[in-house]
Amino acid sequence: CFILSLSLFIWLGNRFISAASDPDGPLFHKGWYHLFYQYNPDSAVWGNITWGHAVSTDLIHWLYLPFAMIPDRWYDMNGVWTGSATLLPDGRIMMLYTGSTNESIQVQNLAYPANLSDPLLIDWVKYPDNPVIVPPNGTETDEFRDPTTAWMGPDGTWRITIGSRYNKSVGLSLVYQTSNFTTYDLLEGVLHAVPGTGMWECVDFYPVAINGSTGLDSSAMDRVPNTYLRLVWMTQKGTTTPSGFMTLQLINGHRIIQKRMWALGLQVDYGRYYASKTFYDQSKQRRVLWGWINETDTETDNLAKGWASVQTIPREVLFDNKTGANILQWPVEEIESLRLRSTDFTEIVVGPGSVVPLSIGQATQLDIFAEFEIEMVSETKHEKYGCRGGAVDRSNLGPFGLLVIADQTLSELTPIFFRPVNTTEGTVETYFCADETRSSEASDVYKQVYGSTVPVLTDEKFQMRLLVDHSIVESFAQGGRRVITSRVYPTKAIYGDARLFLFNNATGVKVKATLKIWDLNSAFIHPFPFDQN
Ligand code: DQQ
Repeated sequence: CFILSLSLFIWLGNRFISAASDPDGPLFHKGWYHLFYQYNPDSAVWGNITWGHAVSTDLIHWLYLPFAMIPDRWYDMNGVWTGSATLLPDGRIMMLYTGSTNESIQVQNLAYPANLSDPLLIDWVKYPDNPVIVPPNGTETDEFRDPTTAWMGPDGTWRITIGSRYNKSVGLSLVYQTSNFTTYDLLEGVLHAVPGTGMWECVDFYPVAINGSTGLDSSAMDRVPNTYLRLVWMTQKGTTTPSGFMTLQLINGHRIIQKRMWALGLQVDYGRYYASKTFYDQSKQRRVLWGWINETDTETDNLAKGWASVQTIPREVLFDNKTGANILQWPVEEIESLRLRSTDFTEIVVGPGSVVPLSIGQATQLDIFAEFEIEMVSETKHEKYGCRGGAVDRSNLGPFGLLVIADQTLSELTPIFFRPVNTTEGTVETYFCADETRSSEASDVYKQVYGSTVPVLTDEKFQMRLLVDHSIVESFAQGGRRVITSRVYPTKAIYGDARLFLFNNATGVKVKATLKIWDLNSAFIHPFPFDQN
């Protein structure tokens, strides 16, 4: 394990590594951020699911700790699956997680720290009378999992929600009530259900301020009716990305009285990203989001390299006041502590069909801010909608943007770009896209073009911020209104051979680009000093 973690650290530079999947139970306790995660200690493919544990004081530099929980009881013998933490007003920490039993039935279990005065929360105790919730009648026993952080209803008792599936095809979120975290009542009705969506994994439910950036603990969700949205993200099993969110108003702490459907269909992240989970960081009063970046190469490749998957840089979640209809995600400010030298480029003109190198040297660990303005040079009527055709699909107003993780000869490159499109109604609609199709000369890699429309308001330029980290690019458009995470496998555009370029593949506009680019230092990720197997 020691050697493995070290080599991961070198390969991925900044990134906190987990060799498995979902972030679990993130929390802040006595000056330390804790991240637990789904982890297979025995292999680079999913199985034997254990809770890995790592801590940090700044969400950037990490120290691995001993496993928090291993599958060692009948009620979690087939895996200590995903769960969430609730911090009680008296300081106790309740960790609810799904156990897959010796008969592969999904039950909910309770665990808590053995010693709350230990800032590292190293030892965890499983409640002796687990499980605390078994699948209710009518629920598929293997589709009932991933309890959320609890919130308090007006009656002073707690609610949690758990994703499930009904009739093989209706994804839904059940609500339970508890006063002690050991006994639970299933409440009538559901938080929400959507036919045709299948199992909802890793439902997340939390408040986001409509005005300002102050976050709020989930437990207080029911006590601030008008100034916070209550937001549900659900992850739809079988898709690669979380599939949407909605806002709810609660009555009696759990019954819905209002749904604002504008948000349905939006994704947390349009790229390679799954099983996200937030927590309230009481030290900085903010809502912080984690997500799992899954691999896109083959299982054989993962077994050969001995590990799989990484976590995103944590992001703050905010409401987008300007559009009134979007959530913003933004890398936590602590990432700025890794910034080294910066380079500015002002109003670089990129003509139609051209590529301009940005002379910053090695371009493997970067924090890039780029702004683009466009100026019409000719009117051509070739318009293709969307991201699907990638960066080579030329149209009048786009695509234009950056080629990241590219080698000098452009045999490997990952374009991150905007494509504004004239609609038949005479307006302009902008797409934000990441094209991985030429990201690697390796053949056994799943390469896709990701993207979505993004609102660009009339007083705004086209803006993107990219965090580039060797084989991961996290791309934020318009202040975080849209986010795309890319996992790529360059074979040539690596280390000293990785370069950065501007490109404009529009036929009818020239682009003026202004950029500020920081080299990023590596984060310190300290492996646990001995093999835990
Ligand atoms: N991963 C966990 C489940 C969850 C799924 C098992 C989502 O609890 O539903 O490893 O990736």
